[in-house]
Amino acid sequence: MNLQLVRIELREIKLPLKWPFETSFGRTTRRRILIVRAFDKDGASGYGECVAAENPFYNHETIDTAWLITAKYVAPLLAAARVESASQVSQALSPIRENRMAKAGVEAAIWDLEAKISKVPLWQHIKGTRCEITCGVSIGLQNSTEELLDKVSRELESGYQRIKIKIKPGKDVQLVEAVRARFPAVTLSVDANSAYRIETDTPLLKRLDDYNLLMIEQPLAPGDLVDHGKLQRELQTPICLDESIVSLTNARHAHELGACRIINIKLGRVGGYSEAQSIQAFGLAHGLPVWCGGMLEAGIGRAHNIALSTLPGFTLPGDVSASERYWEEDIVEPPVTVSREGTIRAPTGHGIGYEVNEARIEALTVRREIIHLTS
Ligand code: OSB
Ligand code: MG
Repeated sequence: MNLQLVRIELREIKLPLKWPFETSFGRTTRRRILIVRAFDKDGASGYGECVAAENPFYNHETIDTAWLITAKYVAPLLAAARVESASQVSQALSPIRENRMAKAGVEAAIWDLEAKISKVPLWQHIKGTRCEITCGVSIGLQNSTEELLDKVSRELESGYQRIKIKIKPGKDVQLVEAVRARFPAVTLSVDANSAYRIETDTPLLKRLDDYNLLMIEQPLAPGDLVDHGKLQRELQTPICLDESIVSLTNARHAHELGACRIINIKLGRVGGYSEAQSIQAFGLAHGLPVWCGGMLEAGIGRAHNIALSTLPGFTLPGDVSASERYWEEDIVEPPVTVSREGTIRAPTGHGIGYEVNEARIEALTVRREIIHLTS
């Protein structure tokens, strides 16, 4: 490839969620989303979506820190490195520690751009091997068990292949018990978003072994691989790590410590396609299934998640679901839809393969900055 990046455009859009999404770390009612657009010298462009949230409660990044890091450090480093292909971006940005969501948003835009210039679907450009991905849903904490059962029932009717419910202390075994009683055969998992402590909660987490769960996602603190290893030895149910895995190195550490048997990969959390590729290849080589997580993305982020999910290591249904579950109207056309069988067909269009609705983005924009990469 011979890219010549000339500018990066940042926009913040505000998008209300159809329904609040609640996890152990808080409730989200709207998203403030950083959209990144990368332009090359001939006017071609690609889109990325930075998944950093409004508040630093899932990880340390926020949309405001990501904006600052992107404008002040990512863009100048890209300019100085004279990046010529998407595969060089991650290396060019390596002087910046952490801030992975900021880097991933820009890297994603450049991958989309490169696939568009090459006139191929992004999923093929990154060497995806399946043209259809399998889908699960993540269901937030609800006001009542009845509401949760209603939601599960509706998602199953839509065809989703796996149900994940959020849990937190005081809203865990009883919820799982209720879902299992109503849906004995459904493929079911739980996600704690780091809400438990090994010192006090091991007996409770062991009770979850009675419900034939596919996995328990991120029960303990993000940095705590050692205790996840201890906990995994106490549990029959596989532990899946989300927050804990930000790089290939700690995926390897987690595996060596027996801290998990499954890995959730999110493009933003791991800093982009390069790192995500390395982790999925590691999973494939070591018998660790991986799946693509979600961060309440709008259509651009969702399209990138679809591309990522076509890689060979992604053998479990991900949290990549239809636009209509979150948005009254998405920012891409057509919106992401899921088949009656709970699958999404990888698009055939070039790049991310979904048309970005520029007029809608313009109407939703509350902040904009253009950074020139050439003098
Ligand atoms: O832990 O997977 C998570 C949403 C925001 C932050 C963290 C998580 C989630 C989800 C939603 O579970 C998944 C989705 O986008 O559908
Ligand atoms: Mg999670």
